[in-house]
Amino acid sequence: MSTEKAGEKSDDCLFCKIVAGEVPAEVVGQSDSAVAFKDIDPKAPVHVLVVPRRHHADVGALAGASPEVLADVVGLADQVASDLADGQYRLICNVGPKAGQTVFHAHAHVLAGTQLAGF
Ligand code: IU
Repeated sequence: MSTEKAGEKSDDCLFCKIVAGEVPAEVVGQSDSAVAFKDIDPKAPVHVLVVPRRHHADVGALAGASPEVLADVVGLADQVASDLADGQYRLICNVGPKAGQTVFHAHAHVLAGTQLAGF
């Protein structure tokens, strides 16, 4: 059973370790409350993950606890999409295993750099 609390660093969380610099990642942007790094298994020419520095299990939990940080995550995503592509992007947040969430630290996928298929 996990003993993590929202907002506290989780010792067994990959993204907490990336934020702390304990696991390497290709960081492409930062703000006071969020970090952006390249996804290791890109699904588009630009595929970046934007994560809050503090641990929350998913974006729903983040929205409830710190809506200003969620806004900062979106703002950093927008900045990265302009820096690495043409400012046009898709933002995806998977919440829960049924939606495909595999890492339980809130994150937004930024997909850009190509014509994305509709859905
Ligand atoms: P998801 O929404 O929880 O499925 O997204 C997790 C993403 O984290 C997924 O796209 C992985 O490719 C990505 N990722 C990563 O960038 N680095 C890693 O070491 C691991 C997963 I594990």
